[in-house]
Amino acid sequence: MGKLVLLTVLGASLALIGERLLTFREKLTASREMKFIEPQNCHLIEGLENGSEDIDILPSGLAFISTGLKYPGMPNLAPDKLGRIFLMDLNEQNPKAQALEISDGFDKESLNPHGLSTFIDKDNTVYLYVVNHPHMGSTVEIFRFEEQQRSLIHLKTIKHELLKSVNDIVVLGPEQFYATRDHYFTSYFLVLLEMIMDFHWTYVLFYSPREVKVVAQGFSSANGITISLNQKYVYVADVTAKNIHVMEKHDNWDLTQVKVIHLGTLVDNLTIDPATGDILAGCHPNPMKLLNYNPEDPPGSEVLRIQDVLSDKPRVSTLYANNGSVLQGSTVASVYHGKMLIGTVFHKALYCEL
Ligand SMILES: [Ca+2]
Ligand SMILES: [Ca+2]
Repeated sequence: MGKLVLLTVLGASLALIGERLLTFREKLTASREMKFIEPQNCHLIEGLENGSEDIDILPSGLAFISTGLKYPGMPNLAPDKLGRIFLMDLNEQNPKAQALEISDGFDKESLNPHGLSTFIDKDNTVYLYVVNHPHMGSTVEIFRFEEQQRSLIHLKTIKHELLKSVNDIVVLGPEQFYATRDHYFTSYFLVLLEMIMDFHWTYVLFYSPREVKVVAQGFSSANGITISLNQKYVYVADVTAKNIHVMEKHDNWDLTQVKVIHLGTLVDNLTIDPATGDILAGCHPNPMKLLNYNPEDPPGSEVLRIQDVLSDKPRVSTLYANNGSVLQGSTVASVYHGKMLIGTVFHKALYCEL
């Protein structure tokens, strides 16, 4: 009898794994026909050869760009290149990317930058918070931006047992931020299992020097995060679930879900159009091509704009779409006064005039 129960449990488990594996495969291989949509004046930005993972633009038009991310499971076309932070001034006629100097005392060899978020203090000092993966761990690095010197002064490294597999952050006050965790496990095999079984064990964390807590959970893989212009709603991209969660922010920093906007494409980093409050989402339409990079058949790129986010029917439109012939693996799009920068996993960012 014991053996029969064991066999039944084993059979049921195998059936479950088989079913999850099929769903996982379907999710990965789901590839849509890409229509080409491109604003008229676009060109690739020289200097950003090693990816342009995340972009955050200050109200003054200065854009910070993280490059050189190495992340387990993602192909890396330049494993020997160091991570850098670049700056672009979008007020210039023909903006160029310039690598920012980083102050001594910070181990520049260990910079492996992922998500970015800027914060402007009451005295107008600009701080740049960077998700870093030194030796494949997760930290948040705080820098002060020196505009005249075009440099970053390293102030602090934040580590915490809940700050694991961090993907992106949004900073709301001095050393106060929300961070997304994109995987529950940290070892490659268990991450694969987590993705196949679709555990939904990832979360959004609130961090402050006084309190660190999980404020929203149940995401398949929480990725990009940003906040509405009025600072009342937080938007979280669940990349493998292909959607954006609209969350209400409460006085105690907890988040509660207002709605989920389904997009049918893998959603990476999110930004807000400062003129309209619309969400801009950098998306991956071809997940399989992204994970198995082949220059002969590269992954495409897609940028979506979501208008009327809080209404009953948010409107989703395509700002940019390409099959990989120009831009491969778009991760983020950010706009400033009719100009747009689109970052990618693999190479140079694209600059467009809208
Ligand atoms: Ca970000
Ligand atoms: Ca991301």
